[in-house]
Amino acid sequence: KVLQLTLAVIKPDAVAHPVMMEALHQKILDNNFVIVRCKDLTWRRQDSEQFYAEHSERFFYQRLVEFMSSGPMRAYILAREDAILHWRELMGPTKVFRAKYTSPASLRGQFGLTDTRNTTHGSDSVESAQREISFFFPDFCMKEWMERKEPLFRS
Ligand code: YYY
Ligand code: MG
Repeated sequence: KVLQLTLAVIKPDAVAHPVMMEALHQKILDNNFVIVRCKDLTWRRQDSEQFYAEHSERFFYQRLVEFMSSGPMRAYILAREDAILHWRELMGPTKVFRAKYTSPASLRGQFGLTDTRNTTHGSDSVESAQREISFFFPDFCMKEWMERKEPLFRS
């Protein structure tokens, strides 16, 4: 079991609803993630385009980019053993129908509205976690954090 960091985002659809926001935040704590960093931000359209560049040829790109820059979101750096996989599992499948059908207790199963408005984002590999953490938190040094001397406390 290795300690990992992942990037988790509560998307604009969920941030717009304080009760949903609070429930999602509580889920993070209930599932033994340590919140290393947390910040609220709103993307410009170009941030959205850049972050999702890998999907630029997909049919959903325009609506995704539009939605992700439509209002405030909350980004977290989360730590846990196998954080990347655990957060992906907690989120559930990308598509809302599949999420509600196969994983009704997942975040997207419970709160997802559509395939685009699916409440949360999570990195899908060690490489993407690294890239996404520095995209959202350019001043955060992963190496320095991993080599820190203090024990890891729940915040
Ligand atoms: O990593 P994950 O968010 O679960 O899914 P991706 O396949 O990487 O797609 C990124 C993002 O694109 C997804 O969270 C919503 C949006 N999207 C969409 O709007 N419509 C689809 N049919 C598929 C994905
Ligand atoms: Mg993805």
